[in-house]
Parts: sequence; structure tokens; C-alpha cells
Amino acid sequence: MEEFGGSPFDSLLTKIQRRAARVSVLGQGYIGLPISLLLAISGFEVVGYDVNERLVEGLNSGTTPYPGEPDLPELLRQGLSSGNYRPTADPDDISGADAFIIAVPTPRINGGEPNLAYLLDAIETVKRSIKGDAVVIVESTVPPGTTSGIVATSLLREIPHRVFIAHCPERAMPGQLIRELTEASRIVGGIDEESALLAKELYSSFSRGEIITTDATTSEVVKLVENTYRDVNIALANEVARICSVLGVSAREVIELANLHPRVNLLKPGIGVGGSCLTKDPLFLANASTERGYPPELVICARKLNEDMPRVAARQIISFLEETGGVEGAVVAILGTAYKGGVGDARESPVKDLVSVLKSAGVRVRAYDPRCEEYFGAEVAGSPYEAAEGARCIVLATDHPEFKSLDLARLRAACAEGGPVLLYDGRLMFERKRVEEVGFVYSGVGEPLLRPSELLEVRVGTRRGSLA
Ligand code: SAJ
Repeated sequence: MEEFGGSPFDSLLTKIQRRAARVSVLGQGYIGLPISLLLAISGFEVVGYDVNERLVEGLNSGTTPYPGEPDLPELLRQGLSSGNYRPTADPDDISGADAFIIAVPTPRINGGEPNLAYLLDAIETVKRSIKGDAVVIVESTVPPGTTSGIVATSLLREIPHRVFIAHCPERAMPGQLIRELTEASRIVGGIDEESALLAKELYSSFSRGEIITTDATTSEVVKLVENTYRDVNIALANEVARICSVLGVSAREVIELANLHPRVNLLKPGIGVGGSCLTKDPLFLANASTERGYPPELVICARKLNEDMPRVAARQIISFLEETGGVEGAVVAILGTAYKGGVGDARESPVKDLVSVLKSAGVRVRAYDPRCEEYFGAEVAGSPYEAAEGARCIVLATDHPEFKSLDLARLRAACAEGGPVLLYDGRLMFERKRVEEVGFVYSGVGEPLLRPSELLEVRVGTRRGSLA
């Protein structure tokens, strides 16, 4: 084994620069797995540890668990064939690494409080595995102060070696993880400058984006602020949508036109905000601030507004059913259950609440998703057309690219006969004209409310259908 002299910092830096550092990644999830593979392919010996034995078995046989990430299977193939990547469920295998990356989930519990149990377990595992000077990187999203607080106190107290500690949040978008992990700029926060520099050196082995160093708490806050910004922006779009509905104008058109202003950039309204990040990060930020004396109203209000969106959609659908033949036993077909288009991930999907509210009103809910296996208790259909059989309402709930090429006439033909059928566009994916031409009543998020008196007058392709 090659010797690296000098201070602990110099020695670790040289090991990283020469790709002689051994890396252990705890958690082979959405982020831990691609990070492990990118490091392995760039020349590091990487042990990818996960407590989930089935996941590890799959990885060892070349199976990627995350559909919707087009580049991941090839990356796993390269990682395994490089001989540098070793998935394991045995914690002893990570012992003695020079760098430990913790990429475990930090889900929220009731009230938005973070559940740090997986993180604390991972720290204990790292503590048992450090056999010399090492750098420990927290990649998981954590409340402000966690890295320099609980993580540092725990690691620095009992270990007789020099331990450098940093927080390196990811900025990668599910659906395009690999591209963003390798190309996006990133923030690296150390509990001291040397920790940040070591983490930066490690990540620059695979990242072409700019890597900016700061302190650990700033990087934690930056991560939370980024997702809060997006959540608040979407909440404003959803608020505009609700305002436009009652004012009788189309929010889609209003936002499109407002965004022509050079300094306006509203995001898209929809039936809700899902995924594991935007649904919890603003709450982590707000809770931390509240604990220190400032309860931030806007952030909380935006979260509530976004959480309410599936119920707003459900209410509009229910009132349509009430006005056109009754709710009990009416079939509603939901297209898409994933939390967003192009992924097979149902975590925190707004479709869960949508299904639940519709079902408790007596609706028979049938759903189809080309990528996702979670149906939230809805009847499962094998195709959009099967889902539509006998339906009085179709809800476009997830903007999967597959739905762009739906045969709308065939969809309408599969629906109930003899009365109006609503196509509720929860992701503003379809053109009103196209939908009305095939005989649907068109409505959706931010569209003018349909008025019952007008409903009966709806004629195919002749006027805008609307309903209150
Ligand atoms: N959504 C809307 N309207 C929009 C955009 C999104 O309603 O205009 C909805 C989506 O349908 C989805 C939810 O918001 O339900 C979240 O989707 P997303 O694509 O906005 O975000 P995520 O959760 O997939 O990924 C985010 C990203 N954060 C930011 O863009 C600031 C990503 O870069 C982060 O790495 C990721 O969170 C994370 O891991 O924190």
C-alpha cells in the first residue's frame, strides 16, 4: 500500500487526488447509488452499503431499482465491470475507508419534524468503521445545524483519529439524476475549511459543475431554501389558478402571458406538489426557524396551499358528478399515479389524496400509470382506455410523456354514454379545443369553474363547457 505522508489533511487530499482513497457510501438510494457509481467509474474503490438485502442482491446482479432514470442501468454496468464498485449489506465491509458518504433518507414525521433515525444509525455505523483519519460527508438533506451539531459532536467525541466533516447536498432532479449530478454546480459546506476542501476534491472527480465551498450550516440552509423557493413559486401558480377559476379566465393563458414579462417566471399550477423533497424541505426550514423564534408564515402557507390542491380538484370533480347524474358508483379514471411526469416514483404523490377523497364520496376510482406500480387503493387498469371504460370523468393527474400521444377519440368512446363526460386536466397537458372536439367537457386546474346551468348546453366542439 502506497504511503501518504504529511498532515492528515495533506495525506487525505493526496489520496483523493490519486484516486487511492477508499470510499464507503451508506445508503444505495436515489442519490447514494449514482454517487457510488460515478466515484467508482472515476477510479475510486467504492463500497456501496445498504441495509436492504434485496436491493443489494439486485445491484450485484446488475438490476437497477429506480425506473425512470434512463442512464442508471448503463452506469451500474460500468461500475460493476470496472471492479471498483461493490454493493454490500454487511456493515463490516465499509470498515477502514478514507471517505464515508452518508446518503440515507431523512423523511418527515408528523408536523414536518425530521426523522433523523436513519442518519443517526448511519453515524453509529461510520463510528465503528473509522480506522484512521477520514472525511465524513453528509449528503442527506438535514435541518440547519445538524452537521456541525449532532453529526460532528458524535464523530469528534469518541474517535481517536482526525475526522473531517462536510455537508454536500445534491441538486439532482429525479428523472435526470446522472446528468444533473455530473453537470450541475454544487455547494459543499465544511465544519471547517479543510473539511470543505477535501469534500470538494472528492466530488470534483466526477462533477463538471462549479463546486463552491462554504460552512456546513450555510449549505444546509441553501439546500432547504432551493426547494422552498420552488414550492412557494408553485404555490403562487396554484393560487393564481384558484383566483382565475373564480374570475372565469384561464390560468394557463394568464400565466403564459404574464411570463412574457422579462422578470416574471411563474411555474405551472397542478393537482398538487409531490415527491420527497418539496413536501418536506420547506417544513424543515420553517421548523428550524420557528424553534429559534421566527415562525415564517409564507413558507407554511405555501405548503398548505399546495397540499390542498388534490382536494380542490376532487371537489370540482365531485360537483360535476353531482350535477350530471350522481356521485355514488360513478366511475372516475385517473391517468397517472406517480408524483410527477416521466418517473415511476409515487412518494408523496398528490394522487393519494385525490383517490382517497373521491372514494370517500362514493366514487369508483380506476387508475392507470405506465411507469408506477402504486395505485393508492384505486382499481388497477392495464391501459388508459381500460381505465376509461364507463367513466364519467377522466383525470389527467401526472404529466407522463406517454399521455401526450393518447388517442382522445378512443378514450372518449370508452367512457360512459348518454351524458357529458369531463376530462379534468390536472397538469394542463391538453389543448381545450382538441379535447372538446372529441366530445369531452374540458376543465382543469385554473380553468373557469363549470356552471351547472351551462353544462346541459354543452355541445361537442361548439362552446366552452363550464361547471361550478
Ligand atoms: N410541480 C408543479 N409545477 C411545476 C413544477 C413541478 O406542480 O411547475 C410539481 C411536480 O408535479 C411534482 C412536484 O412539483 O409533484 C415536485 O417536482 P419537481 O420536479 O419540482 O421537483 P423534485 O422533487 O423532483 O426535485 C426537486 C428539485 N429541486 C429544485 O428544482 C429546487 C431537484 O433539483 C432537487 O435535487 C430535488 O428536489 C431534491 O432532491 O431535493
